[in-house]
Amino acid sequence: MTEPKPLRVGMVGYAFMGAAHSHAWRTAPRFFDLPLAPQLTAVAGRDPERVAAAAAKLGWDSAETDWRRLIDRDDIDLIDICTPGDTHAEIAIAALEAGKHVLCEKPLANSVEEAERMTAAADAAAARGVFSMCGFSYRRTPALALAKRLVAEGALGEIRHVRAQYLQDWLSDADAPLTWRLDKSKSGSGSLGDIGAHSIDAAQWVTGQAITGVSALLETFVRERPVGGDFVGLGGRGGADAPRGPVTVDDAAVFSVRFDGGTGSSTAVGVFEATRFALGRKNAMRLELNGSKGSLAFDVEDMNSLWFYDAADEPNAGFRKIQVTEAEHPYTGNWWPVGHGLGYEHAFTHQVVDLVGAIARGEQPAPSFADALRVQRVLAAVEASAADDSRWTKVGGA
Ligand code: SOE
Repeated sequence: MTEPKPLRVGMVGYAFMGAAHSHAWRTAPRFFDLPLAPQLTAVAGRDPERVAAAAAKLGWDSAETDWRRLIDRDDIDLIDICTPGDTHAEIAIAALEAGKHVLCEKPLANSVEEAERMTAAADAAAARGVFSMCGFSYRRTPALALAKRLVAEGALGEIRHVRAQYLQDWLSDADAPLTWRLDKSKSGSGSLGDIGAHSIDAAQWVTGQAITGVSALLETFVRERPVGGDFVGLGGRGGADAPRGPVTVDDAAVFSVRFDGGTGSSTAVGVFEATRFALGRKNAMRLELNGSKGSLAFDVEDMNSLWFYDAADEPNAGFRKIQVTEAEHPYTGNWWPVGHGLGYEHAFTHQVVDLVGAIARGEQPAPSFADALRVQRVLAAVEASAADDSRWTKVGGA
């Protein structure tokens, strides 16, 4: 058997997402037969000591202190962007113009204008065989991928309701630190873009329907926080005595939506909630669908299960739990024996598997930047509606 050609990766950023992506690049070829062999060629970050330590810990062959060096290097084929949203557009466009494939963390950008420029660059690059993908990783959680399959097979009939919640609680502590995720100039928005974006993408992807309009509320509960530190849970701590700075993003986003019906005859309605103040909910990314023939319910806190109510079952049979660990379920056959289960990091590994496969076949990977732009337009409509007394707001481009 001939050895697969290398795919030499340069990653920008090495914190939470950088660690998840590094693990995925290392692990994917150990469990899946990939048509290209990922190489962890270089990681970039501004601080020389920290980036060198991250390279050693996460398994990268070299470190750079400026992302532009990754783009200049001719031993790098793909740029993996794991930085805050304010840098996505500049890095992605420069990489694509230099002929490098791009994987970019979500949300794609901090504004629709940036996302449009990134999509134009991605489309131009794709015509030259250079591809890009946005990291909506939950698409690759087996149970959510199975939900999409069941909806596409018609198991739910016409979708009527979408209920999407993304609930965390790490900001409930008023002394949790003022990280970049709470600075609008860096993150674009708060709960809305950081976690609500996942729900929007998952809901549109699983149902095959686009959101056309929204009515929204945004709320910031704690308006000042201690400066310094990182994400609580990643070792960061605030402190009641530290100087405080302003929180410039939403703590919670609540919105109702209408979908376009996709290829079906009826349009779905939806209710979304994204918050980092839901005490006791640590990472409850939930999606529930009600259709004319049945319902599905999924929760990342119970990620190896998908709950299915089939109206054709005997009356009141209730929801049945599908344990999504069978070999015929999406992605699971490459892992452990039935019932042994997967975790958060596996979705990132599957993302690498799908990205590498698409690049090797010369096909556009999904979600494309154009798909992510559609999410960005929903985020913008939510912000516009909330700023205007929850007025019904059409999603641009819908
Ligand atoms: C990354 O995909 C991400 O959205 C993070 O940015 C969130 O903070 C995390 O809680 C869920 O995953």
